[in-house]
Amino acid sequence: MKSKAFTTGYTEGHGGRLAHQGVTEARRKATKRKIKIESPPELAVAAIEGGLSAAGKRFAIVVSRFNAFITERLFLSAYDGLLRSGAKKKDIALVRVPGAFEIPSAARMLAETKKYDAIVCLGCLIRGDTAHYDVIVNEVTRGIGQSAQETGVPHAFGVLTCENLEQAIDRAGLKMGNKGLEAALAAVEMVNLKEAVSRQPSAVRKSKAKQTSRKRKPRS
Ligand code: INI
Repeated sequence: MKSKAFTTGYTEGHGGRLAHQGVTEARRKATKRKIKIESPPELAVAAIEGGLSAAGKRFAIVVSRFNAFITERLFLSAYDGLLRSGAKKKDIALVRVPGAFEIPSAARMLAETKKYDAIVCLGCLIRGDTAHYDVIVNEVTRGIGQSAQETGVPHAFGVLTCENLEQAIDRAGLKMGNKGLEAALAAVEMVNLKEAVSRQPSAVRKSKAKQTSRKRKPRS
């Protein structure tokens, strides 16, 4: 493994104090510590990964109307992301629901039809003065995850969970990018990952087949 040695600018232990005490330049140099920084290991194992092409894939985007000022921006960015990744307009279904609480059940309805390769879930929860937020937030997160796991259809989580409106705006196209786009790209990647995994030859099955063929008795 390659490694580079960098010299830190710090004098060992007590740089500032030594300088104050009138320590000579030569002595300061002598006490400079060399730190070895290891380069990251070279990739030794080929990873199974999903690509970012949405060509030929079908998507459903579930968008909640609550906080529509934010969720519409999430939707536009997600839609744009799918199109730019190669999905066709006819292959993207838009499904609207009242609030974030309704997203998991709509997502599950859609996933169970098996008409879509992935479901993109978009919503915006903003903590208010009541406990409503706290009650809903866990349910939405759990519900979307559960739908993904139980149906086997990838679901992307693009539901903002924010303390205030400013945080939500930052995540819907301002300082923090757009979580709608992020969710759309995650959905595309997971669809492709699912395909890549299913294309992998099964090492387990192969070795089992070998074992059984070895056990078979020769014909008499
Ligand atoms: N729905 C949201 O999408 N975001 C919120 O911030 C929110 N808050 O805070 O109340 C919200 N509530 C509505 C909820 O999702 C359901 O639509 C409603 O309870 C009807 O089932």
